Amino acid sequence: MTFDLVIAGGTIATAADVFKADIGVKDGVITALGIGLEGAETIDATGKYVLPGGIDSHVHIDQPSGEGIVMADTFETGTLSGLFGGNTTLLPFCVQEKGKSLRDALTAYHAKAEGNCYTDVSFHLVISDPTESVLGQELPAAVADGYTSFKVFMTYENLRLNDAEILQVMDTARRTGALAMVHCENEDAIRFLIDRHVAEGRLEPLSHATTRPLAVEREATHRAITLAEVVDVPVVIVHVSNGAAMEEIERARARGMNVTGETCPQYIRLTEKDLEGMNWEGAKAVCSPPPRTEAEWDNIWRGIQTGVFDVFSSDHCPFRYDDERGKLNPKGRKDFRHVPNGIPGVETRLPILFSEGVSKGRIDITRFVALTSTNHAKTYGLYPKKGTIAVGADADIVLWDPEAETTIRHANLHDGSDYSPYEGLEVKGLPRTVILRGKVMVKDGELVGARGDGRYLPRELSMKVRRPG
Ligand code: DUC
Ligand code: ZN
Ligand code: ZN
Repeated sequence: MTFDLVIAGGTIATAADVFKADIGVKDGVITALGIGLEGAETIDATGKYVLPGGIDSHVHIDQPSGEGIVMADTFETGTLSGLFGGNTTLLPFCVQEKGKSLRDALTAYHAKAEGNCYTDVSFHLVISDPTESVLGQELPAAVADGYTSFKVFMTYENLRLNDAEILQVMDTARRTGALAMVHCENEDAIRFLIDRHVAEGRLEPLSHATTRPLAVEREATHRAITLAEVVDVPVVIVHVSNGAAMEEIERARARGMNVTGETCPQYIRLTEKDLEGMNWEGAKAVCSPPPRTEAEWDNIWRGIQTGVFDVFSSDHCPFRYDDERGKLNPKGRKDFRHVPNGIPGVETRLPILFSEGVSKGRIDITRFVALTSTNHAKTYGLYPKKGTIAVGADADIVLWDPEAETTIRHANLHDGSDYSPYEGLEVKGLPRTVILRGKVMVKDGELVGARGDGRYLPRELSMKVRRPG
C-alpha cells in the first residue's frame, strides 16, 4: 500500500511508549506503523519527537463576557494560536445564559465556529440556569448529541449555582453518564473579602488575588467533591492552583471516588506578585483561581508527577490589556472588580510544560503526552480517535523539536490578545510541524493549512485514565 503521507525517522512517543518507527497515513487516518514505509509525500522527522496532537480541554473562545467587555479571540484566532502551539483539538465552553435554553447557546456558538477553525473543536456546556426542563429534557438530549461534559460554577454572580442546584446537575450527569466539571471557589467568602477590601480602599489588581485566597478554593473543592460523593458520580475539579485543594482530590480518591484533577501553566509559572505592577500591569495576570506562590509551584509539580493531575490545560481566556474593551476597560482602570478575569495561554501551554517539565527532568515524555493529549481524549470521550498514535487513530500529529529554544514574546504568538503573561520566559522544546487528520497545517513553523480545515467533534462518554504508579 502506498500512503498519502509518511512521517519517517522520528521518535514516536505516546502516553505509554517511546519507539522509533515511520507512520503511514491514508485518508487522514494512521493506517500503519512500520519501518521503511513509502508514500506520496514524506516528512523527515529525524531528531524530532513525533507526538499525538495536543488537546486542550479547557479554553474560552469568543465567549460573551459582560457589558462592554470583549474576549480577544474569535474561533479563527483562538484555533490558529492553538495550532501554532502544537494543538489539533480544542474544547471551549458554550455558556448557557440565564433564562435561555441550551439549544440557543449551542446554535449561537456553532455559528461562531463553523468554517472558522484551524483545529478540530468540541464544546463543553456551562449550566447557569438548571431549570426542570434543562435538567429533565435539554441536558439529556445534549448528552445524546455528543455534548458529554458540562461545567458548573460556585462563584460569579451570574453563573454560580447553589449546592442544591449543583446536586441536581450532578444527578443529571449520573443519569446520563456525562461528566460534571466544577469551578471551585466560595462566592460568599469572596464577596465578604471584596467588601472588606473596598472599605479599605484596596482597589488595585493584587486585590483580585487577596480576595480569593487559598482557603476559598480549598473549601469549595472539598464541597464540590462532597456533593459528587453524595450523588455518587465522577467529577472533574478544574484549574487547581494549590496543594491544599490538591489534597482534597487525593483524599477523595483514597475513599474510592472517581475525581479528575486539572491544573494549568499559570500555577507553575506565575505568582501573586505578578498581579502587582506599575501602571496597572498586574491586570495582565488576573485570573481565577489566582496564581499563588513559588512554594505552591512545588506542590503542583508533585501533583503533576504523581498523577493527582490527569490533565494539564491552558484555561486560555484572553482579553486585550491596553483596550477599552479588555483589562483596561474604563471601570477596570481604577478597580480590580472590573478587570476581566482570565489570561491567554493556548499557544504557550505545551512549550511551558515541555520546557519546565521534560527539558528540566521533572517528567518524562510519556507523562507529557498523557497530560497534554491522551488523558484529555480519554476524559472527554475522544479516545482512541484522538489522543494517541495508533493504527486507526486520526493522523493528528506534532513533530516536536526538543532542542529548539526561544524566548516567549507576544509578538510571535497568534492569539488576538496584545500581551502574554509569560513574556520573556525562556523555553526549550517547541512544536515545528503540526498535522491535522493527515493534512499538514504548520510546516517548520509556517502556516500551510487554511481556516475551515478544523471540524466539530461530537463526543462519546468519558473513559478511565491510567495514572502513574
Ligand atoms: N474560570 C475559568 O475557567 N476560566 C477563566 C475564568 C474563570 O473563572
Ligand atoms: Zn473556571
Ligand atoms: Zn476557564
